[in-house]
Amino acid sequence: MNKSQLQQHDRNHLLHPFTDFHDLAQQGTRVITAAEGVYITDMDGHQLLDGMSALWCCNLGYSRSEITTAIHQQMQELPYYNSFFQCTTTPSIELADVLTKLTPVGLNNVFFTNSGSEANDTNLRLIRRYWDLLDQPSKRIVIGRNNGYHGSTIAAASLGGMSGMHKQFEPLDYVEHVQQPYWFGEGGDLSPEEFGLRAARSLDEKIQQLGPENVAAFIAEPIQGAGGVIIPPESYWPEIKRILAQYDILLAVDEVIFGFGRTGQWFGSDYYDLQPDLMTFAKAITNGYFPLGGTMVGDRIAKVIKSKGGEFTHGFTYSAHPAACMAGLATLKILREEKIIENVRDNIAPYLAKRWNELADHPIVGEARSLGLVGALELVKDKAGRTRFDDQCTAGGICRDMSIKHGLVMRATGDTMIIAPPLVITTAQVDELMEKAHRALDDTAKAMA
Ligand code: PXG
Repeated sequence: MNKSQLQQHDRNHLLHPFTDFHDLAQQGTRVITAAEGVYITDMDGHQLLDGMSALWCCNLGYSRSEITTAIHQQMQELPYYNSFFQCTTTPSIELADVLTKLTPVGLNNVFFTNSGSEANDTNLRLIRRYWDLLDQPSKRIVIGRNNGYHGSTIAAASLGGMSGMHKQFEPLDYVEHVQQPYWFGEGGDLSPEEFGLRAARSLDEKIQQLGPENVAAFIAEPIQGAGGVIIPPESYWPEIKRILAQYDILLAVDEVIFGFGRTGQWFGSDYYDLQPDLMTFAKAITNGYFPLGGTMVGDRIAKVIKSKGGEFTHGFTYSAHPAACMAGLATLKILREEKIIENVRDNIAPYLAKRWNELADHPIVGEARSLGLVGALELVKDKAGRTRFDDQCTAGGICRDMSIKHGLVMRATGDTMIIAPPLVITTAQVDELMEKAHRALDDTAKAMA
């Protein structure tokens, strides 16, 4: 099929995720046909620097044959077997072993799923099971955050705090939400640190309102990803930890985006010194090459569910798929042997931070923030007042299109521009990214003038 035939069939038959189907039919889709290193290529031969690592997952870029070879070899040897009914496979045991060594202390068990959403559903099941087995059945409510993202199944989307999603289904009635630590958008006249404490204390207020005896767990991303790369003020996480300890509430940290090196540490939990009871992962564990997710289960929970109460009635056909686990093992081997994360921490992240911060001087940028290998730009009409151009987020849409035109995949969440490039990006490629982002901003400023 040629390009227009492909687009026609796409329009006719393929329902894309998170898409306005009517708009997509007007605009047509971009057919991505190849990728190499940190670049993707579309059917017209247009090459783009992938500033988003696909969907925050191809952290090692697109050319790691070690991972594809590992998958291929596993497929030839044992393409699939399950881990139900007292069966298991070698790759799944080996990956579980490696994960318990790499993840924060006290996370010594793993439950594998196919995606981050399923892993967060699994968290919900584990949380409920844990408190039931401890004879504290009133502890039912899980608290998430406004504008958090935890996936798209009913449970995961309920845990998330995306109001646009909640309007399209009935969220679970035992999930509540508290304020997000988004200083630029919600901090008003407070300093970032004052605001960080205030956002954390919205959790305390919610717990008191619900009754601590009814609250089972709190779930959060270390830094919100899909919500707009919301880096919490330094005061935020220590206060959250204090509150959870005070009321004996479990902590589930969703590391689907920040796990496996994005902060320059193995996990966001390492960066913020968190000791999660549950830790969700997906995406970069296989470098995005094969679907795999899961949740690391803390000793406190594992001890109870392993010693009491019989069967845990939960699992997926493809939990611990051997080829997915081989992809995970190959990915983690590269991350370790090539010291990719150390290089992010010591070289690339400081360089990106320095260059990204220069964009704060651009006339339409109200804030440029970065941490590790994520960055965000707040597009504004008036810098001092943090005033947006309009309510329709026109500037974000234009900036994204301009960015693509100049050969850079940069995402827009409303009027917040986001990057999360592969961890293997070089300093020269960071320079290229910056130049393209700058041109996109200039064009956006012109269009919005
Ligand atoms: N938790 C977090 C923190 C995520 O970012 C999920 C769970 C769900 O994972 P699955 O594998 O079920 O998709 C995610 C996924 C975006 C974007 O545009 C972000 C995600 C997925 C698709 C798009 O930022 N995050």
